[in-house]
Amino acid sequence: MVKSGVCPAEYSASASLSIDPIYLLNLGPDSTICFSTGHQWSTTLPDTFASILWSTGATDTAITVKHAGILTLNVSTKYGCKAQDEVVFEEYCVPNEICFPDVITPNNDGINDVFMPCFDNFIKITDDNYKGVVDHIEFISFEIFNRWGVLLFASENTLPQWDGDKGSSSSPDGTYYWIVNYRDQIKHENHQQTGYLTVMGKN
Ligand SMILES: [Ca+2]
Repeated sequence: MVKSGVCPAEYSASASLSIDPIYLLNLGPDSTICFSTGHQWSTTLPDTFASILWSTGATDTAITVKHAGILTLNVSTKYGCKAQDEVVFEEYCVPNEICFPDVITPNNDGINDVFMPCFDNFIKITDDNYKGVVDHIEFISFEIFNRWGVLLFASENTLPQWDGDKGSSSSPDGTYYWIVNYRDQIKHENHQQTGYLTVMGKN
């Protein structure tokens, strides 16, 4: 945030006797906002300024920001006092937690045969659109282990999925443990989800 205020010297005496709104000018701290999901930032200035000019070209007291970028504000009062403030908006969306099933029944009846991310908004998630599972994902890995901690199958940067047969050997009914790691592409933060999976009706 950058802030500056300038008043002509001849008005400094009167300005010291009352709080001029110019000194209250503060757009607040720089922010990270998930604009892509419809979030906005807005503010309304007091109506005591003689002139208002936002970097968008707008001159209204109220403004709404819908995109990342730098917003600059220049104001002046009727006494000629001028001030400027600036706030930086960065696009950032916290990744959603991915939904995974607890149980699969890999008997080829088309129902819950494969461990994979749950259906999202009634759209089946595929290799082509797995990145839609998590906002702004740049990396994803998947590992599944048996009860003795033996790695049965692993994948990277493809849709996490496992049907009990994929990997080193066919896996019987029982309980398995999975780990999914993923990283968001804006803050490059790593996220991990883990869980137990029950395989039923396979044999
Ligand atoms: Ca099934």
